Amino acid sequence: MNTHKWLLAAGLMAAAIAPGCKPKGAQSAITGDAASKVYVAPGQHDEFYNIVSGGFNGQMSVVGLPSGRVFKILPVFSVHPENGWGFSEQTKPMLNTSHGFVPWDDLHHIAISTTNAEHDARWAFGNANNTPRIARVDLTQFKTVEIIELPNSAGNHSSPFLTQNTEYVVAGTRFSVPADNGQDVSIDSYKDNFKGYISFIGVDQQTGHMDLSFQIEAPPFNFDLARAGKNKSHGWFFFSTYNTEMAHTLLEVNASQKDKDYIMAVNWKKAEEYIKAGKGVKKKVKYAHNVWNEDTHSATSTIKEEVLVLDPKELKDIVYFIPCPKSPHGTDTDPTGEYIVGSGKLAAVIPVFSFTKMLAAIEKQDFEGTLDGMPVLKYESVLHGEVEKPGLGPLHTEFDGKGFAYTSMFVSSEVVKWNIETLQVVDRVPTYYSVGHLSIPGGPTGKPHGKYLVAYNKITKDRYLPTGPELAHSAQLYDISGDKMQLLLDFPTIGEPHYAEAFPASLIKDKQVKFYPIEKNQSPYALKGINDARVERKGNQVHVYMTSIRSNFRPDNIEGVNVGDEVYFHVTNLEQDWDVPHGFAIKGANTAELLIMPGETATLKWVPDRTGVFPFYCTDFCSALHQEMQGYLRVSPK
Ligand code: CUK
Ligand code: CUA
Repeated sequence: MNTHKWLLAAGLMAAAIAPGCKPKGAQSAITGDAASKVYVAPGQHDEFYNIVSGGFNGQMSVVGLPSGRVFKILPVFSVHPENGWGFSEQTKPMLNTSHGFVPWDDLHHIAISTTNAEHDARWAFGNANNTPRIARVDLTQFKTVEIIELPNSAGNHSSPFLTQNTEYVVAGTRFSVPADNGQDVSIDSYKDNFKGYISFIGVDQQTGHMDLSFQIEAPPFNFDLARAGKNKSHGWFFFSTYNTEMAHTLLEVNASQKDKDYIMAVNWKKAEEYIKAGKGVKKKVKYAHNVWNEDTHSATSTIKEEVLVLDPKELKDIVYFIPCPKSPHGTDTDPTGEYIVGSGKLAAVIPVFSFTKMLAAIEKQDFEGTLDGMPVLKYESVLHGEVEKPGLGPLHTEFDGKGFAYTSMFVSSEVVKWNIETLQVVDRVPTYYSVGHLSIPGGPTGKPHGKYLVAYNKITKDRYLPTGPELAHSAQLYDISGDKMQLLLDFPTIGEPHYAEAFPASLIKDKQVKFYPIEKNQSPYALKGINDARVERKGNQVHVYMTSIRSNFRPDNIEGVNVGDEVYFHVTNLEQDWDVPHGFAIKGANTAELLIMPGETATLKWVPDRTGVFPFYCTDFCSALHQEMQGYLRVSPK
């Protein structure tokens, strides 16, 4: 959000309300029985899970709706000392990339898996913007179980987006880049050497495993966001693009000279056929693919070196361009799949395109020209209509399943509700302030649950008790069950929320893994009982095979370790009960703790640099004797 162009957006619109200003007519007081609508009584559960991106914290957070309560920070792309994510030997490979270990990223968008365009909530996907990756989270464990890096990409903003049966996770590169083979080219050879790649990552329906199926080589635009077609438009994908001037510097207004950019429509079913027919060209690349093994409770990372690329200049019927007012940010498809909503964040209209009209125009070859050899459709012949004067800075649109769309207005800080058929604005409410994404439970699917809407705001200002220069970001919950939207609740978020998805808790709450059966633990370091605890030396490595069970560690006195040895603490939590993790932390170790789930084995590596006796203890209050759960490691001279 806080890119140059946003500032530009605010600046260009002289009449615009600057981001952060209170919209006119703002009521800061909420009315009616808002409190009772968000009150979830003690011991009761929320109706919806809301999986929220953490932006620059690299993680997802798990929030209940309507209460706004945070249940968990779910580590994805950033190390998480709290549970050893990225610190334990088993989890380190998950953060491996072709550049080596990358301990952080910037997660913008969430996608919850669907079947027949409805949430099934098997998995949550998230994107890493910086070092381009897609993660898959298993929602029976709330655990990141797979991360795949994307070659030929940079600034993986336009992802992850799912086809309606989760056949593919789709990603478009934000930065066009030279093909990913390390070529050293001048930046001003942009138009010749840079390309915008779109990635299609196949998802195995049984295991969920991802596989980079193919890429489409597109012109060097910047890809912003996308949506799959669904229901009647299943088989298509719609990407918003900007910088279709193909400028390599966005200083000045190079990238916003034209009054229209494009939505790139991709016939992915056709692309899939071409791949099956052997039309993909093998290209040398390098990317990491990291998979969590459920049996051994550990990740492995593999570097892969090839990708199949389709060239739409040759294969003329897979890519079409639809002109769209300046710098579209979001592209959203309505629940029926008929309407494609563009945004045009530098424009004051919301263009709504018709899938039926698009197909008819393609059929008649009714093109206004070509772009890099690919057909450009005529704006008027694909347009269903424009929502006029919706507000300023339209970004993202969600749907309620009752014929209405809700668009966030970044510059004028409001949510605008409009009728998809008639394009009439029927309601608007202020947000505090400068709203980015919106989330309605099921909102991007074919079956929205149009009860609540959450606005994720970019600027917080005065909404909470101030906390110095950095303020918590704010989310706001609205009741959208009636004709008029009603603000119910403000709640702070973890990191910077970009996109989020919400789904009925009933989909997964009875499917949660409570513990891991110890007899199925196939970690090579697992212990099946306390009698197996031991210490083994192998050269300069010392392997401590340790058990934890209420309320002791075995062994608890460890000697025979020397300065400079590599000490591996393989800790198995023998508990077979829900909600009994044990922690493991040792004085002076330059790493994090471990938090070991019942039935799981995790390994902490430490190379002591001095002699002495170092206490270790359990960090998670686990029983009345938790404080007694401790031990000593003696380190002797080399
Ligand atoms: S977003 Cu990533 S810059 Cu509108 Cu999806 Cu915030
Ligand atoms: Cu184990 Cu506290």
